[in-house]
Amino acid sequence: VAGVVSGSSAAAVAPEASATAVHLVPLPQSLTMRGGELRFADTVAVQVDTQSPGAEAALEATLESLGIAVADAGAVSDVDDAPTRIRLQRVDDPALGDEGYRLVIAGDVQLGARTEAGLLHAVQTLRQLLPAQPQADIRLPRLEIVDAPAYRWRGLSLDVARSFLPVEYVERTIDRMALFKLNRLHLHLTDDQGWRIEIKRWPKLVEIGGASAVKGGRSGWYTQDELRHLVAYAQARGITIVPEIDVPGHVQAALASYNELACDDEDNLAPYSGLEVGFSVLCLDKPEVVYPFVQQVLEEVLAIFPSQEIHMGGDEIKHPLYGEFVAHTARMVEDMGRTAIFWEEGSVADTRPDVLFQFWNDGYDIAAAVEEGHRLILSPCSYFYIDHGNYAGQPQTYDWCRKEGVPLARLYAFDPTPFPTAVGIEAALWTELVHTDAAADNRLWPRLAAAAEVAWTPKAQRRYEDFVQRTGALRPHLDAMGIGYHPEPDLGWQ
Ligand code: TNX
Repeated sequence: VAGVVSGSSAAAVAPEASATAVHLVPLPQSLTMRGGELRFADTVAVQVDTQSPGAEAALEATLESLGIAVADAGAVSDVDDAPTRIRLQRVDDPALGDEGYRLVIAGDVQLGARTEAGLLHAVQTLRQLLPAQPQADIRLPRLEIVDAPAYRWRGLSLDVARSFLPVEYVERTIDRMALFKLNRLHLHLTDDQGWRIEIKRWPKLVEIGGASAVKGGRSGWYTQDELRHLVAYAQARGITIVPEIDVPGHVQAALASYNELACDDEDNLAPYSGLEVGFSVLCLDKPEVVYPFVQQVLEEVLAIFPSQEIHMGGDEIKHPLYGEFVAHTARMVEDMGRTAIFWEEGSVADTRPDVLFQFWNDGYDIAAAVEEGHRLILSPCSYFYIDHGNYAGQPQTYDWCRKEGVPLARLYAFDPTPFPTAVGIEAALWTELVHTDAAADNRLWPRLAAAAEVAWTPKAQRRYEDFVQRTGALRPHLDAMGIGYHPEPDLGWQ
């Protein structure tokens, strides 16, 4: 609706309406309309006084996708018909934190941040303000935005183990995540049904383990070069890829590849394509085999992924030596200079408080770990397991955690504030029942937009009616990116 300033629940929204409506997701911390418009010239001069190649590239790609010519700022003279200027600069304002930014649209456009991550977010905000498609007459409302996230971890977990997702699909998902300022892509690289990361010292992991998949799903694996490419691709867009090697359970693909990783009396060593969980385990009675395996895998994983946090799984396994294994593995990660994440079950082990836990069963008692200072990544399944339906009974979805599925409004209603040590949230797409790019798109969108806002915008500033209005208005942007989103009725997209 023209004239409506969306984002009206933000603390510092000025009442005066602009001729151009503003629809931003996630909702910025403060947005002040200054009245009037900036009309874009056919040529825009991008002025960069900082080393931020990712932000500069993102800005120029955005402008070029709209048919706007980008001039070299150095070549532009200050004459009356000078093109519109967009300036990217580092500003030394501690209030902006590690990811905050300032965006001012007045006679020109100024994007300022302390970090490249902040500048990237500023560019994404500008991208949402701009039209999704080339347009003859581009006008932006004059305004000022000062923005920063509530949580530093705003993630998506993709299960590429049950059913493989090709490199191109992961790239596309990274582009789309960036539009909503999501900054962590957790890749669940190994599970019973498949091993998806090349490990040169253990080549059969992908030769055998990469060839299986859940029934109906896709097999395949990533070379180390492909993963390095994805790491750089994500990094240029402000996203850290967090690898998960799930041990000691969920390892049938590894056992099928190297039988010696199983206990000697183990008679089930075949590749697995079923849906059960919790049946396979590394032979914890053979530490002289299992620990060097984990160590050597980790050495190669860490050489690919610069992420400080490394996910070691640890879910759904009952074994007398489980706690000892988790504690040992956490130390291994720490000795290599990184920080381990485990699924919540790992909190039974004796680990240093810097180890993170990913909370996934709504009812799990995580209080003791919080008490000890462990930080949490919040993925309670009844809100964030988006292998569950967009609506109750959606075909090819699970409903074990919530019969009604996880509709957009449900996800949006999550309140992280009762978790004092939370670093953020992560939506999780498990792929037992998601076997195509189209199905993945349908499960991810628009729900990831809600996840992004839950993690970025403080709960007290969020209102669902306002969110659906803003998100609904971004449909052309999602269309321009080719997203096969669920036709969500709450957004009027059916
Ligand atoms: C639980 S979440 C699992 C996954 C399944 C998922 C299906 C977690 C740590 N374990 O192995 O894929 O449910 O919804």
